[in-house]
Amino acid sequence: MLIRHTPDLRESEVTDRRLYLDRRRFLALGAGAALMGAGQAQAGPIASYAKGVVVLDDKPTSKEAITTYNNFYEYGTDKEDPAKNAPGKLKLRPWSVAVEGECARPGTIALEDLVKPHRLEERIYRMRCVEGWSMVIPWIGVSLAEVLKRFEPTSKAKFVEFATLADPVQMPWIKSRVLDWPYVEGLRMDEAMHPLTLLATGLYGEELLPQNGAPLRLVVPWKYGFKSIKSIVRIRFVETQPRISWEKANGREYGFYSNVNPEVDHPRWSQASERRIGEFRRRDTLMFNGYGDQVGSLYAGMDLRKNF
Ligand SMILES: Nc1nc2c(c(=O)[nH]1)N[C@H]1C(S)=C(S)[C@@H](COP(=O)(O)O)O[C@H]1N2
Ligand SMILES: [Mo]
Repeated sequence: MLIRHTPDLRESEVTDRRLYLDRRRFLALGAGAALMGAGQAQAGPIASYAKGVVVLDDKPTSKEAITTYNNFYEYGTDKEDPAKNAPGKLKLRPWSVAVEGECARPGTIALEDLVKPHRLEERIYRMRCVEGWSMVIPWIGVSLAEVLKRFEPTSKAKFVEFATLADPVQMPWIKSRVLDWPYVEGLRMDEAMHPLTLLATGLYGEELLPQNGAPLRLVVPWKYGFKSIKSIVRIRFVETQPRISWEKANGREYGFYSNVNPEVDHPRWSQASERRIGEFRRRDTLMFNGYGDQVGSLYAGMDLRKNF
């Protein structure tokens, strides 16, 4: 079994952790602040979450790298752009998410109400970008399946479509039409309902920073990074396969499924190996990013060269 949960933190540990985090926050706000780089803007600590360990023998990538080497085209196309441009620009509260389409209980729901009924847990996942680099990220979030069930999807709900905020005031960079905004992504219903699929609100024990897709982003660890859509404002249950932003931009290079697959190369980049950020030697890329035991059956009988 891949996910191994340690028991919930006991109250004393939670308290200890809260004191520890308060102290860190205090330090960060004081003398520490000057030492922090641009990407290290303050994020609130998450005081209580279940330690869920995803058993992979990888060690997490540094927080520095995770928060300064990003893809978030709404804030520029260079890796350093989101950490420079998103903090202070993206307004994180209040935040709400519209849930629409084929479900019995559609509506617009405040972020807090969307997340609160669920158990926050840590998931340490590999992330691999189709560009050929990868990281290991200790996310904190809730199971997407648990959240979606509350809206009671109907039998017509075959796919779930997600959209990022597209506000030219908070995201002036979207005036350059590199993609068709809003950024849209989608999953087949069984992929959305898979226990590995996470709605993330934090990483490394703290709330997400804007550059990582605050306050709410998807994490689908067996797919290329671009499926993990950031700063979500809309979730829609639909009957037909959504047209995702990358497919619209270049359907020959980016497919709907985008499962990590070392055997199917991207026209411009080999997918056979990857550079783990912080490492020198390239690693072999694993089928489904190493999560094949868990997710392989979702694609039984599908031609993954056609459905790339
Ligand atoms: N809205 C939005 N979501 C996005 C992107 C983006 O440009 N806009 N980039 C994607 C890509 S290509 C990757 S690799 C991951 C990067 O996530 P990270 O910066 O938190 O590592 O976010 C994905 N989600
Ligand atoms: Mo990516």
